[in-house]
Amino acid sequence: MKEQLENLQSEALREIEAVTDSKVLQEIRVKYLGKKGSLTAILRGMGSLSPEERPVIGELANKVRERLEEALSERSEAIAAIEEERQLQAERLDIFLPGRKPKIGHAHPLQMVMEEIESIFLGMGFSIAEGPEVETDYYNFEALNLPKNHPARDMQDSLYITNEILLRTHTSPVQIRTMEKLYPNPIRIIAPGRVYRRDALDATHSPMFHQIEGLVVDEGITFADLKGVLTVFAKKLFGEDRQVRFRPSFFPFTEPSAEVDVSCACGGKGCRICKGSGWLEILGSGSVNPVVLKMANYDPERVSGFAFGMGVERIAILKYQINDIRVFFENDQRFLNQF
Ligand code: 2U9
Repeated sequence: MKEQLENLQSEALREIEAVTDSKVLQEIRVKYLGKKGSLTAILRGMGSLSPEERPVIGELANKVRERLEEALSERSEAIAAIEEERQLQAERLDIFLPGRKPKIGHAHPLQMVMEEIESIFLGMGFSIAEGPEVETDYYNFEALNLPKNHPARDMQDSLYITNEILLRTHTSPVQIRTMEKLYPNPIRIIAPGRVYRRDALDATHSPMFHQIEGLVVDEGITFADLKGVLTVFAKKLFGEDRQVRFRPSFFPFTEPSAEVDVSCACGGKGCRICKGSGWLEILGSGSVNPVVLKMANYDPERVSGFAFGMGVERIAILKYQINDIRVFFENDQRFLNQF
């Protein structure tokens, strides 16, 4: 029996030393020291021993138990350290890994062009004026000398809400409202914003687009002021090397009127973009029609003015050589990321 106990001890100690997992260690404890364990089994057999042998074996059994308890508790501590290290390795954070760079967006290309145009006019002393997108027939047409039978007033061309109320077809009503507000003071404003026309969306038309119009009213304003301001504007936007020309035109709200062209990037030789002409039409303009000044109470004998209007999509299309207006409204990242 002494030999049995000694074998049990050395076998148990070997097993204990080999474990690296606390659950397995617990199984070993049960296997040797549990109620149905090997040591208990040996002690049960002590009944067959002689009275002399019994205390000797009993003492040895206790020593074996103590020795195993000691080994188990030492191993338990060692395993706790091993398991902690194992967990630290598994959950290791690489604090030197470079961070993920957040993608920074930017303004929509139309917004960028709009802000660039605004900043050029702000630099020439203009202020920005805004007004409602839902307008009355009076501000959108009547006050601008657009007669009742003008084609723009047709249901086919404008988006009406009632007979008298419609989505503005240009930002010109903002200039009328500003004149009413500032009368009799001089005016030097631009009016940027959305405008609406009854068009189906195709490569060159959109039922909603953006305009920037401008209005200057003061004593002594001449057509030379118009030419000076719009030439500076066109060169600042398209490049100082570009030429600017004024062609006679007609608008009910300006008299005389002129279309403004900037020379094409091809240098005037003629290319696909300028359709061989060497020139790109960028805006319309003119001296404010005295009829329009009078409608807003200004005295055409005392003051005069000039006005202009441009489509922002058209400017962006020319500036970036885009061939389809729809790309501005589709929000395709492959298009937007190029700006
Ligand atoms: C007032 C007086 C005059 C605004 C003007 C134009 C010429 C013009 C078009 C450009 C392309 C509209 O977007 S577009 O289709 N505009 O050619 N607009 S003069 O004249 C005004 C406006 C308000 C009180």
